[in-house]
Amino acid sequence: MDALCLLALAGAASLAAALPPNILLIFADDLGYGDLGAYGHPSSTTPNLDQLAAGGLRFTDFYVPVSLCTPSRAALLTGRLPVRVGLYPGVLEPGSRGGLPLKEVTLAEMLASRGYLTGMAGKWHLGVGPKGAFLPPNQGFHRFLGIPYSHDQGPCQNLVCFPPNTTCEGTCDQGLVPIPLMANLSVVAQPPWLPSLEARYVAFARELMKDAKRRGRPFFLYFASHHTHYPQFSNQAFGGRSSRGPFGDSLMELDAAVGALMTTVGDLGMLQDTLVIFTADNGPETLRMSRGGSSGLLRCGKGTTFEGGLRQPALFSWPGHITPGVTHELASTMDLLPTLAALTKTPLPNTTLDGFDLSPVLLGTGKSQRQSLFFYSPSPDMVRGVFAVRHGKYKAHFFTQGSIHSDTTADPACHATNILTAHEPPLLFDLSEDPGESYNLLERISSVSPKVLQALKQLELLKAQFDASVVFGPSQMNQGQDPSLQICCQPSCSPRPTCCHCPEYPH
Ligand code: CSN
Ligand code: MG
Repeated sequence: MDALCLLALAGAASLAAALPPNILLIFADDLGYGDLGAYGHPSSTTPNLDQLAAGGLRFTDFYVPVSLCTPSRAALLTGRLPVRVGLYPGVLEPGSRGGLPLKEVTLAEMLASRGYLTGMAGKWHLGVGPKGAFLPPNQGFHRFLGIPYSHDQGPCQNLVCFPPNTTCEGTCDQGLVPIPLMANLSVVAQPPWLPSLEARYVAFARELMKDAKRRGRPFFLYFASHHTHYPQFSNQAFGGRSSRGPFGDSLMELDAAVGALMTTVGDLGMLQDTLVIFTADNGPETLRMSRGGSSGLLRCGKGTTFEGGLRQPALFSWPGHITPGVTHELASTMDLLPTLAALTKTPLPNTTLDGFDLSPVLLGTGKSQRQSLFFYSPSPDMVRGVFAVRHGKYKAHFFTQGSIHSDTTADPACHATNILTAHEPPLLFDLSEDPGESYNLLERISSVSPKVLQALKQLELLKAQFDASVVFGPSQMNQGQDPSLQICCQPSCSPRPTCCHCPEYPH
């Protein structure tokens, strides 16, 4: 080898060392705190996620700010409270006029500005808008393959969930167009063949990672699986294979996708250069009973401000940089944006952020600055403000409300029949001694210890200060719906919505 060649090699090596890490962000849908083997589920089959947990940092106290899809995803991608962003109340619909405002800076935009190749596979749910104005290609993602919202937001009696010839359970949302699969801004199929969907996302992801490597660019891949949201579906390779029924099969397919992504990272020789993050948007939809997931020892699930709705599994793996273990630090999906800004040395967006840099926790160099977490209901208002506040080990509920998404649990407090209730004084729980929120410390207010009274005062003060400081952005959902905004594979066809039907398989 001559000197010039050696010099070139040294140059390439130092260039590679200067690259910020690849970021693989894997996001599950409606997956509970108790659903993974690594979080104690007795009959889930999640070997790849369990391996990620064993080789990485596993969080026990990691939260989403709202236990519903659209607001949770907005928070993940912006580092901001959904109320600031305007994504309330509820979720976006296929014909919604609103979406994630384009002035918001997403993780993808932030990392693209740092030279990353950015891509997203899977469920978006942050708006479609006129001409796809709110879709991922207009929000910082160089490449997109996915469905713009939930796969139950369309008729699903025409969807195949598990072959051979098995339609999905239930009818999902009638009177809407079938769910479209999009590649960037084009419709690939409407509806797509669900048994091959996850494999398609994996193939897209592989291609993106390979391309990034070929171009010498770091990648940011947001892999937002539809698993394990209702209705459960999977490929033949998984259908009936888990010991946990259709939910277990979907989870197994998600787990296998994680394994395939990790294999690709390994094959590309990038394990030490890739930060892998796994978490989910909100707790289980127990309305679906055994097909809806489990919050384990936590109370209630999706749609509520109890722990089961808000606390999520969260894994961070980066071999050689993150020491494997378990952490009890308080953390939130809103912390990802500031954390990734710090790890990649990218300037923060010039806006009010609700996240904190977790990099000292990840790298073992210190603590997070996060002391508190503030939780809004899926239908928030500025008068009531936050429903619940966590500070240290204490959590106070100033308002509670059940949710249809949390129906069928043994605890009636979770159900839709449990109407909005103000608590004065709040319900107060010690989440270290009582993570299941079973024993209200203020049940007998006359015999409360000074320490608990002090915690109560502090939580009340935190709520008052927080509510006074937060400015709600204008609601995107209140812009209403326009049926003509629903994506259609044959734009001039009639009658809508049924003519918007270009499946990739015969009926
Ligand atoms: S979500 O689930 O998108 O994962 O939050 O698929 O709250 O009216 C929630 N909702 C359809 C859904 C509707 C969903 C709602
Ligand atoms: Mg969800």
